Amino acid sequence: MSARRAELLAADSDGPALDVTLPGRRPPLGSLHPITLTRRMMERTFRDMGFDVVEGPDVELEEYNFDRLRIPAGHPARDMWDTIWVSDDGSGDPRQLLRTHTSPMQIRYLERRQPPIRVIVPGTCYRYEATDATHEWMLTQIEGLVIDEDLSFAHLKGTLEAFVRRVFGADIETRFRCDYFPFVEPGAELGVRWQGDWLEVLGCGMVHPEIIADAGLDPDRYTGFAFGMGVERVAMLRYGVRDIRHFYRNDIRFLREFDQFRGTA
Ligand code: YSA
Repeated sequence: MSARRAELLAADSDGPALDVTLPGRRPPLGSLHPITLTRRMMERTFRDMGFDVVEGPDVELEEYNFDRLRIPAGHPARDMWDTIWVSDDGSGDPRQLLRTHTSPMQIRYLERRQPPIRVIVPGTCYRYEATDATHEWMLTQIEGLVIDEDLSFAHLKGTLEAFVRRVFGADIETRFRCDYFPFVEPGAELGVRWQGDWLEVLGCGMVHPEIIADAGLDPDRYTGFAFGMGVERVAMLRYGVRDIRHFYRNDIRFLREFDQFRGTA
């Protein structure tokens, strides 16, 4: 061993050896939550169909969540949306709540925009209700609103069927049934075949003429349709998840299953 080599080894002996030629260590990469993946996929599908995308407030006024959607205080339809109130102090100030659905954004959007309107509103909603395999107290909806001249129920059905086929494939089995929402006439729900049964994925209908008139538009000239779909329900169908509660349990083993879909959002 040369004297120089001995000298170098001695100088190096107190610290760890550093090999600057080793490749760097990759930090572990997280992946998107399945509901974010699903929401983005749905938004992209609607964008491709010509829809704009806007968002609205999670904390909403009673007026927009209910009254202006033709659900006044004391109306039995309020029972359809068990509500988490944020302020109700008897001071006479407008009452606030965690929005129970994304439909209030129909009213807010109509305040600002003129037809033709073709918009979706994704967002979180909150309901004071018990959870089970298909119900969560916190859920994500995508609201859709289309207003123009000469729109009929056929346009509503065609749009939703086109959406469902793009998301689930041409063989998906669907059914429309009558449903009641005070802000539409007529109203319907769309169900999709799921585990030998039907899973309701959205409520929809033709925008009530009074809502069109309240927006300052002539209901004899303008008609429209609207819908509100559940993103968790779509995610259950798409990924074969049997219980909605898995999505928010934060079990890392469940969430890791979605690593394979990284890059598909
Ligand atoms: C109806 C007509 C319109 O013109 C526009 C929108 C609507 C939908 C209405 N605003 C609404 O909220 N209807 S709904 O209570 O039936 O919910 C719509 C969808 O949200 C359901 O079909 C379901 O897919 C999902 N959903 C509702 N409650 C849920 C839920 N998903 C998970 N957990 C819950 N607790």
